Amino acid sequence: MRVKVGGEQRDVRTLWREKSTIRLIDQRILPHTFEITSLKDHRETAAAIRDMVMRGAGAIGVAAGYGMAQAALEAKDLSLNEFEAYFDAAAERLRKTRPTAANLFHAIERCLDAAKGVSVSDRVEAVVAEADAIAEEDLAASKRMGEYGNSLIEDGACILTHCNAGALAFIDYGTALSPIRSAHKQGKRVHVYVDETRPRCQGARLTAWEMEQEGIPYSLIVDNAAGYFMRKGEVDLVIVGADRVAANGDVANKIGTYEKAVVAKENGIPFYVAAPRMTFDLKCEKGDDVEIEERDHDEVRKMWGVDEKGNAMRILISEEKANVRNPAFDVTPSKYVTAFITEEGILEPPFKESIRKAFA
Ligand code: RUB
Repeated sequence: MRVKVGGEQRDVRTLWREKSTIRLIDQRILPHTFEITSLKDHRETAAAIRDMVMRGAGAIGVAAGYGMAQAALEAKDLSLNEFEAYFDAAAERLRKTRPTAANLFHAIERCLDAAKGVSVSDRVEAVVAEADAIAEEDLAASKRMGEYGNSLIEDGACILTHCNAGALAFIDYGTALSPIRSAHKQGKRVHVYVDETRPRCQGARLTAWEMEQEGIPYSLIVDNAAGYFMRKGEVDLVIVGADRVAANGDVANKIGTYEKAVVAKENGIPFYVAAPRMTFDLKCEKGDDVEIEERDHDEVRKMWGVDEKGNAMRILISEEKANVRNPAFDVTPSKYVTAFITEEGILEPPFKESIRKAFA
């Protein structure tokens, strides 16, 4: 993605590998501060996934793959048995970071499968190559989703999106925002309604920032306003990303997605989910089988921001000990999904068949 840093335009990925170090944009401090940070070993990478230094299904999948590459490099001088024990423990550590996004688990499994060579050095080489391949495949997939998804966007379209399924949620381009980027680049006039997406405000902090960087017209709205604009006829289509898509087409995505989908259907508005192969979990039969992450309750009680002098601060907005529930994701039954935008094309209902045909 192209970003403006200190008055200069610069092309940057969300995260990348430099030997055994991962370099990445620190998403916890955007949009107020743009900073590239480093993760030196797989333990730091696991902590960064858990603490959401980077987030979004695609980005955490790539990070998990790179974390496996780091673990392999850390163990390169061990005996074969020691290597296996170290590598399996690293996989377990990375698996425990965030439970919902399928990409993370697929990436770890792919790296475990790659580590099958006879010698430790063969295994290290294969795992590093696999982690790099995951990143490059994700990049290619997001570009293709942009091209396929662009065909669904007419000149003058108003598009609602939830959370951040953009370049920051991937390593570039994104899923839901990739078609919007393509349409804009092609000269179509688009307007994006950006849900703020409480509690962590990925819409307000990250999607709005991406729209600013690209010069794509948008309006930031509170989550509760989406229904208002849909009912008024001001939204032509909804595009969201996904953290896990079950074999029957049920979609786990950021909390609040379900409500948007129901209101879209009620108002006859197409509801598209943009997701690559790595987000589909064919072993998961239905959405209710997806583990939904429950996050820290202070995410609901408090908000982050900067004061008028630009100093970062976190403020309490409720009773200090207010009783809280904080599921990070919800499940949208497939009947509310008009189609999936994937790197293999647009998948239409019946989803059991179209998903199996594209990805089995
Ligand atoms: C992110 C989120 C995104 C999906 C899609 O949640 O719900 O919509 O991950 O991402 P969080 P992608 O910020 O809690 O990780 O576009 O990468 O598939």
